[in-house]
Amino acid sequence: MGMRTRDLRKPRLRHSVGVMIVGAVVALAGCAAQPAKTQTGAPAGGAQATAPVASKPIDFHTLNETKCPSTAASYQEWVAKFQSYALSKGKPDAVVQTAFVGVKENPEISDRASKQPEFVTPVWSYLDRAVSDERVARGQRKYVENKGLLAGIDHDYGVPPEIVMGIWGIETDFGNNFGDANVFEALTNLGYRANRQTFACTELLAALDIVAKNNVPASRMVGSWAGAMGHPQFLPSNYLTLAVDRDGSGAPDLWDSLPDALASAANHLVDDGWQRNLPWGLEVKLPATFPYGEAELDLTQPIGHWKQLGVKRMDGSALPDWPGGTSILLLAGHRGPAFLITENFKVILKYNYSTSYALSVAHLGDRILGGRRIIGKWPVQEQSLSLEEREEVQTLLQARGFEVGKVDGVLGLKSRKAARGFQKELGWPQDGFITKALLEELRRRKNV
Ligand SMILES: [Ca+2]
Repeated sequence: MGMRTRDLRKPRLRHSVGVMIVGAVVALAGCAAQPAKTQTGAPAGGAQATAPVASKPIDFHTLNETKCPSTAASYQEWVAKFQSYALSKGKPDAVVQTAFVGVKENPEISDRASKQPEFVTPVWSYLDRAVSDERVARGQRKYVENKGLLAGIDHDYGVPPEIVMGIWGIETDFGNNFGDANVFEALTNLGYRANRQTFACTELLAALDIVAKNNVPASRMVGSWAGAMGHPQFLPSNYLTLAVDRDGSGAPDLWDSLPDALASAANHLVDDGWQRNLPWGLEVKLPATFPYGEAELDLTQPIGHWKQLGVKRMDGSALPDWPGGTSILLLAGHRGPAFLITENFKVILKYNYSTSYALSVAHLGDRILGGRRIIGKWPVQEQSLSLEEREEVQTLLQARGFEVGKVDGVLGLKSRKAARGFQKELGWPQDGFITKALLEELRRRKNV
C-alpha cells in the first residue's frame, strides 16, 4: 500500500498494527495515549542480556533474496533475508550491515501486533486517560514555553497551535514518552511474526534510506513498538516525505528538535488536506427529532442542512457558517455527546485512524487553549462487548441479511450500518451504537 494514497477506511498502521476499531468503542490506538503502557524493545546495539532466543546472526551476503521475506525459520533468518533483499534494492552494504547490529527477537512486539483486544476501550475511558487534567495542565505549560514556535508554524502551515499541541500531547505526552524501541528491531519483529511483511519491508527500506542520507544514526531512531518515531510518531516513510528541517541544522530531527518535530506534524496534516482557518468542529445539541441514521462519518452535508434540522451549539445559539462538508459524530450512540465535525477532523483521522484518537487530539487542544469540557454525558453504564460477543453481533446481523463485511469483531462502518438496519426493524433510534441490549435483541430474534 502506498503510504500517500489512502482513504479514510484504510488504516494507516501507525501505532496499532493490525487492530483498528472505529466507532462506538475504539481500541487505544496510540501507544502514547495509554499512560500505563509498558514499552517493549531496546535500542539496537544496547545490552543484550535478555535475548529470549539465542541464535547467531546469519551472514546475509550468502543469501540471494530479491523479495520481501514472507517466511523464515527464525527471527535471525528473517533479518538476514531482509538484509539480502535490501541489498538487492540497492541499499548500501555498510548501512545494511550496521543498522541491524544487536537487534533481537521480541515476541511481545509481534504479540501486541497480531492480537485482537478481548475488550476495546470505550471512548469515555479513552478520553479520561488521553485528556486528563494533568495532561491539560502540562500542555498549558508546554504551550507557553513554545508560543513563538507555534505561532510561526500557524503562520507558515495554517495549522493552529491547539491542533499541533493536541497531536503532540496525544502522540507522545508532549515528548514525555515517544517509546524506546529501536525502529529496526520493532519492524523486523513485525515482519517476522506479526504477518505484516509488506508494511515492515516498506518501512525498513525507508529507515535504511534515512540512515544512508546521514540524517540520523540507526541507534538513535527510537519510537513505538510499531515503528512510529520521535515526538510526532512518524513512520520512516513519513520521515522521508513529510519531516521538515525547521531549525536549519541540515536535516529533520524528530527526537531532539522541537521546531523540526512540531513543524513536521503540521506539514503532515497539510499534506493530508488540512485547511487554514477551518476549525475541527464543536460539540452540538441535537433536537429530539434528529434522524440518528444521518449521524455517520461518511455522510457529509453542508452546515445549512444541520441548521435546518434544528442542530444548535450547546448554548442554544446558531451553528457557525463553516464552509464545506460537515458530519454529525456520535461516538456512543444517541444518549452520548454529539459533535459537528468538519473536513479538518477527518484530516486528524488520517494521522491515526481512530475516532477516539481524533476527538482526543481535538479536545485536548481546545482544553489547552482554555476551551471547556465536553458537556454531554457519556453512557458510562454500557458494558463493553467481548471479542466473542462482537463477533456474535456480526454473525447474527449477517444471518438477518445485513452486510457486515468480515466477521472479525471490528465494529466499523459496515457493522454500524447493519446495526442501524436492525434498529430500524425494532423501532429504536438508528444510531448504530452496538450495545449489550442490541445483542440480546438479536439473540431473542435469532429464529424470527
Ligand atoms: Ca533540523
